Amino acid sequence: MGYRVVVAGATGNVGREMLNILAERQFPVDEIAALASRKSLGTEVSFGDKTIKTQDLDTFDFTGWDIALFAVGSGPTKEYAPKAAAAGCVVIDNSSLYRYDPDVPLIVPECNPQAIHGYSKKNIIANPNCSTAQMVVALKPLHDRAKIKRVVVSTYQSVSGAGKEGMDELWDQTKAVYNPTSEIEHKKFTKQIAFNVIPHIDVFLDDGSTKEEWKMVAETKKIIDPSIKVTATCVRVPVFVGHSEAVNIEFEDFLDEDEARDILRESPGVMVIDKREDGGYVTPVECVGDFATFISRIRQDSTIDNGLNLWCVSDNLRKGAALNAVQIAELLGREVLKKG
Ligand code: 11C
Repeated sequence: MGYRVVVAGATGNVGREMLNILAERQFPVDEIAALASRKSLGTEVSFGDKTIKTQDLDTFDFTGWDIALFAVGSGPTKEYAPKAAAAGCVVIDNSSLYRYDPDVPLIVPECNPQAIHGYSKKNIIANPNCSTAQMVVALKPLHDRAKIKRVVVSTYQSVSGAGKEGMDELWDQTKAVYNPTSEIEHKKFTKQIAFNVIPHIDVFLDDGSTKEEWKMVAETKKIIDPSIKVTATCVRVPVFVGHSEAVNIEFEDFLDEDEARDILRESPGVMVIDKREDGGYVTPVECVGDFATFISRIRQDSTIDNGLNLWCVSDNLRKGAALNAVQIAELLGREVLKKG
């Protein structure tokens, strides 16, 4: 016997990946429902070799469904996730709405699987921001060995993090650059993204940081250890899929670069590609469609006592969103629901 699974937001970038990954990983699905807002109603989406018609999120009855993967953004999540949860369906939510709620576990299965048991307070589990998910997969095993004091991270985030409109804007602007009769229009991003980089993701906060940067701080603390200090600069780059991060880590104890490389090679969800030669590292175009978080350029930072630098790349629609949500569903099935 398997599960009755709902994917809400099934026509978006992340919702479609959720369906793909449920099928690819052969999640034990007895029945699947793909939900969408009224404007995309009836759109067909793929689930393995099947095509399914989307149903209306607004009128869907969650009674009798086991797990709902939500990828609809904070507004609709606020309206529909409590309804699903109250009907007895466990919600795994990709929005930021519940991530910082003490009664909702925020889970990256490689890092804090034990947190799964906190799901029952609200019947809701939160999925982290994409830039946090890939970073904590790399940090956790190193923290277990040498205790991280402080992380300084700069991100290079792809436009798919801003949804399909972000991808369309990069495509349209790139074409317009080569066509002197076209104007470069921007709606989704605040400045031209084609052939440019923008040091601004999400809204500005009072201290001059952005919400995306704040999320990396707050989520790392909740997932790994509240004592870890994080400072982040989040930057949008003209890449379609795949977020990259340059991470500087200061530890309590000394950690040799070779030992760090060995630890990461053995760590779940991580693939180390780290040759000190031309091309001996991973770039975002190479990580698309993959499950792993790729780590390269591991090296000592000799400007501080116990420092390391590394480069971290992952498919933001997968480990950063849909894959992590499906991994949470797998964990929930294994540890709690025990049906599959
Ligand atoms: C981006 N990280 O790249 C964002 C997208 O809190 O889940 C995901 C936002 C979130 O724009």
